Amino acid sequence: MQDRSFRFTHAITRKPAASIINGLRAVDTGAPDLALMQAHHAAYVAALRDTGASVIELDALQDYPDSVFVEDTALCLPAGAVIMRPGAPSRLGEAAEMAPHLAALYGDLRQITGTASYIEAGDILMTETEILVGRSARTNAAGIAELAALVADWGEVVREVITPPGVLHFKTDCSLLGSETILSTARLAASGCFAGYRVIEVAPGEEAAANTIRFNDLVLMPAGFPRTRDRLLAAGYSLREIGNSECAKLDGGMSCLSLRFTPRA
Ligand code: CIR
Repeated sequence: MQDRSFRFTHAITRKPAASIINGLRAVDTGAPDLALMQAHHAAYVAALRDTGASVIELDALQDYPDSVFVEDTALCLPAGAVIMRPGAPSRLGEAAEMAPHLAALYGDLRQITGTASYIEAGDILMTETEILVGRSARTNAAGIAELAALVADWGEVVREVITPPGVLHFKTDCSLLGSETILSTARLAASGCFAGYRVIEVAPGEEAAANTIRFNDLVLMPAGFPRTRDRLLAAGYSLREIGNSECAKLDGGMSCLSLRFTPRA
């Protein structure tokens, strides 16, 4: 399927819960401001809708502070979807909360079930030809092997790569911009995992700009990274800058806030 990695008819988002102030973070830089996060989130949903997609906005889940970061709960592919098994214990239940919503849209819904398997979809980058999965503190080899076995009969090829040490997720440091083009930090590109792709590096000092999303004809990027923005504009992309100051306090960014897919009955 051509452009399967960035052309989608649907997205799922979840409203931020007031409990977001208890969300996980590597370094405490202060509590996120809920009202400001809600405003940023509304701009994000509007940008997705502006591309013509249907966006399903789920209600906030107070019991799961990090549940606004829906990306980590599932991997949506052309043939079906797979429910993840998050490596953060406080987030395990979020995946089960997502399952009925995807079951309503996909005829084939599968699940990572191994009790030793951990995998969060923030570590997964789908391209036109393969699925890269970064081993990280949240995603282990057993989780990657189980995913590879689950999606093999859909014709999907999984390649295990490494999320840089100290980085939350593989996609914290990279995003897909087009069928052959990846935006990456220099540190991740240096690992060699993008051999064969065209790589645009974020500007030095703007590593937090690496987590963007290409969604139909728009690239959504976090506001506040002018040199990387200029690189993307020079490369010809249509950009929408979205405030991300509050999600950034919880190590979240553009990709984390949605599941992007084209359902298959
Ligand atoms: C967490 O640590 O799990 C959340 N505070 C942030 C999750 C970000 N998700 C993502 O990068 N896909």
